[in-house]
Amino acid sequence: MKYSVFIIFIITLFGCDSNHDTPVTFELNSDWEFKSTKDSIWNSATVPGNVYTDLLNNKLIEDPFIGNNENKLQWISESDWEYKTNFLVDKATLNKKHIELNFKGLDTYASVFLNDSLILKTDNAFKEFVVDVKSILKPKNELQIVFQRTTISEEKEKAKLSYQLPEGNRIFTRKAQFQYGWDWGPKLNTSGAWRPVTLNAWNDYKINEIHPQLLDINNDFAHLAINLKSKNNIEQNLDYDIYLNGILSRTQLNNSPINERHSKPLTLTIENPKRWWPHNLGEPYLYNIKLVVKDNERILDSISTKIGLRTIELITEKDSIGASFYFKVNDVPVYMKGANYIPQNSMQNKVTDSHYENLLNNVVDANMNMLRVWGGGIYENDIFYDLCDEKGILVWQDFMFACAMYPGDDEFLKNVQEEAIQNVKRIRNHASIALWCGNNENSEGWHRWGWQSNRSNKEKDEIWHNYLKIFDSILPETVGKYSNTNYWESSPLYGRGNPKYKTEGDAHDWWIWHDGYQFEHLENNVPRFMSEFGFQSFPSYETIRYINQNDTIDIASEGFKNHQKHSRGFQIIDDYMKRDFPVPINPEDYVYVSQLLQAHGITKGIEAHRRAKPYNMGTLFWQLNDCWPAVSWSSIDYFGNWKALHYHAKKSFENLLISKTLQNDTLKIHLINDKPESITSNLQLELMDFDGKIIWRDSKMIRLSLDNKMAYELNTKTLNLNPNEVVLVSKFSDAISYDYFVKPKDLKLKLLPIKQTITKTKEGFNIRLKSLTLQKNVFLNTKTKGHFSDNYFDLLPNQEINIEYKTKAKNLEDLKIKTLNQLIK
Ligand code: BMA
Repeated sequence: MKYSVFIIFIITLFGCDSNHDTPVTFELNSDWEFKSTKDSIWNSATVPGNVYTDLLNNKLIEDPFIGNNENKLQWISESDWEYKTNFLVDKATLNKKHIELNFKGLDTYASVFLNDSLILKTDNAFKEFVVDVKSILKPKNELQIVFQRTTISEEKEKAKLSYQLPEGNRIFTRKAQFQYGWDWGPKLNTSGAWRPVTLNAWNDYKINEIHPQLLDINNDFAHLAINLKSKNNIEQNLDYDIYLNGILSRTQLNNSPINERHSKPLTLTIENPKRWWPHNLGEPYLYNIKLVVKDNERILDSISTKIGLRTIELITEKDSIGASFYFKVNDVPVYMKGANYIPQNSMQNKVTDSHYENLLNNVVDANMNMLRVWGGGIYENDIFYDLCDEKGILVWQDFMFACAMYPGDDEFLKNVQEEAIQNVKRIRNHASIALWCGNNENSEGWHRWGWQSNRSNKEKDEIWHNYLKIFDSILPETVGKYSNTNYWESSPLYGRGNPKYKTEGDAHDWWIWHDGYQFEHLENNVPRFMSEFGFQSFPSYETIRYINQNDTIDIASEGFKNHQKHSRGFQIIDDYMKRDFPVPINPEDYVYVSQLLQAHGITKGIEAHRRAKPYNMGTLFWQLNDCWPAVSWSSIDYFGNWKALHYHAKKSFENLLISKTLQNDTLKIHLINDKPESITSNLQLELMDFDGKIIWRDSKMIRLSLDNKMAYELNTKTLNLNPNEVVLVSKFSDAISYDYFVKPKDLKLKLLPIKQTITKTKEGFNIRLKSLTLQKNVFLNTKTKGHFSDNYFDLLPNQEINIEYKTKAKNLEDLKIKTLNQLIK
C-alpha cells in the first residue's frame, strides 16, 4: 500500500518557529486510484480531475474529442465510479486542535468515506464542502469517494413531480449543464473530484475570509472597510497588521476579538488612490492587501488579496423610449465590447493556467472589455477572475442555470441558496465583476418557446412561482447581502416576439442564424444592449485534421459531422453563404469562406450596435471559445486558433471606429469614439479601383467627442462609380477602414499573384506582401503552430504590408495564401 507523505514546509516567512502558530494546509492530490464500482482492478487517477481523463490516461478509452468516439463513451456516465487514496499525517498535524477535510468541488453525487466512516454526502458540484475529521484522522488514512451516476437522483426527483419540466433531467442536478450536451458541445457527463481536496489543521485561530469594501473614494482618499471572518478561540485582544503593496499601513488593536459571531470591520485609508479601469480606458491598477493577525508577537494567520478601486453600476432607468441598460465604471458610462464565454474544455482539468492566460490575452488583443460567463457552464476557477482583474476585462457573471425551468422544492432551493452564497462570496473581491445575472434564457424560454402549452393553469403557476423563488428572491437577495454587485434576473430581459426587446434591457438576437434572417436585420433592429447574437463557422484546418485524425480536410466524414451539434447547422451555413459569398466545392475553400461569412455577419452587427451608441451601450457576440474541437459560433477554436471573426472583431472593437452605411445611394461615414477624450483630425476619403487608380477623394476636419458622429454624407450617384470594382479607403486619426459597395460575391476581383518575402525574426517570421491588384481576405496558413499578427485582411493594390508570424517553427516552407480573388469566377 502506498502512502503519500506530507512534506511540511515550515513557513519561514515570519522568521522563527515559536513566533507563529499558523494553520497548515496540505493538498491531497497524489496516489489516487479509481475504478468502476463493478470492477475490481484499480487504476491510477488524477485529483483534481474527472473520470474521462482518468480513463484516457490509462488508455482505457479513446479520445472523446476524436471522430464519433463520444457516442461510444456514453456508458461512462451510466456507471458509478470509486476513487481512493491513502495518506499519512504527521504527529504535529494530528495534534492540532482542529482538523478538516475540504473538498473544493465534487461532481456530483458523492459519498465520502474516511477510514471506512461515511463523513459526507454531496449533491452540488458548484459547492465546497468542509468536514471536521479530528476524531477520525489517524497517522495512516484511507480516503474513498464513490460517485453515483446522476440518473439515479434525477429519476427520483422527477418521480416526485406530476409534470415534466423543460428541458430534460439535467435540471435536477447542480452541475455544469452543458455536460448533458449542447448545440456546440458533446454529451460528456463527468464525475470526479474536479477541484482540489485539502486537509487543513489549526489550533486557536484561522482566517476564513477577507472582504475589503470600498466605502468612498475621491482623488485624495479612498476609505475601505476590511471585513474579516475567522474561527477564533482566543479570548484576549489581537493585533491586525495591514500591508498595502507590501508596506505596513496600520496596526490596529481591537477591543474584542473578531470572530464569526462578532465581526467588526477594520478600516483602511489609501491616499491619492489609483482607480482600476477596464483596459481600453485606462490602467487596471490593483492594490495588494495583506493582513497579518497576531496575538502579541505570535503570528496566528495571514491572508492576501488584490483589490481594484472602482465603482461599477448597471444603470436601468426609464427613458422616453423604454429603459436604459448600461454600465458606469467610476461614474463614466462605458460601452461594452466582447463575447460570451463557455467552459474551455469538457474535461475541466485539462484547462491549464496557460490556457486561461492565452485566451484572456486574446480577449484583450481583440479590444474586448467584457466577457459574459454563460449560465450553462461553471462558476469559473479563481485564476479566471484574477486574470480578468489584472488585464482589465469586465465580467458579466451568470448563475449556472440555462435554457430550462428548475424545481422549487425546499431541498433544491436550499441547495441553490448555499451554492449562491459560496460563489458570490468567492468572487466578490474581484474588480472585474460587473454584474450577476440569474440565468440564461429561462424566462425567454418560458414565455416564447412553447413551454407553457398543454399545461393547466395550476401547473403553470407553480412552475413560474418556482422560477420567481430562485431568480426573483433567493439570488438577488444573496447578491445584495454578500456583495456590492448589481443583479439582473435573466438574459435576455425580453425574448424574440416581444417588441420591447429593442427598447429595454438586454437582448439576444437569434433571428440571425436560428430563424435565417438576413444579417442586415442586425442593422435595423438595434437593442439597448446586445448580450448574444452569433453565427457559426468551421474551425481551423488543424482542428479538422484532429477530429478526423487525417491529413486531408474532410468535412463530410461521419466523425466530423458529429462535431456539428446544431441539427440544421451545415444547412444554415450553406444558405447564408449563397446569399453573400461564392460557395466553393473544395472543402478547404469552403472552410475558409465559412469563416469569412461569420466575420462578415457578426461585424455588421457589432458596427451597427456601436453606431447606435449611446442608445445601445454594449455588444457581446456568441461565442468566444469552444469546449472541444467543433463547428460552432466561436471566434477562437478549441486549439486557440483565431478564426476570421476574431481578427475582424478586433478591428470593429477598436476604441476609434470608422463605420460606413450605404442606403439607396446615400453613403454615410460614422465615427465612433469610446475614449473620453475628444479627437480633432482630418477625415480622408479615397475611392480607388482594384488596380489602385484613385477615382475620387475628399477630406474634412472633424472634431469628435465621446460617442458617435455621422461625419460625412454623400450621394454616390454623383460619383458615377462602378460599384463592383471599387473600394473606399477612409482614414481618421489612427483609424482606417476599407469598405465596398456590393456583396463580396459580386466583387469583380482580379486573379493576380501576391509577391511575398519571408524573413526569419527572433520570434518567428516576417512576411512581406505586395500585389498589383486588390487582394480580398488574404488568408495565410501553414501546418506549423503559431499566430499571425493579422489574417483574412484586404491588401490594397500596390500596398506593401508586413505580417508577423509568431512561432517556434524553424521554417515556413509550407506557407500558403488563399484569397477571395481565387474563388470568384
Ligand atoms: C444562445 C446560448 C446557448 C446556445 C446558443 C446557440 O442562446 O445561450 O444556449 O448555445 O444560443 O444556439
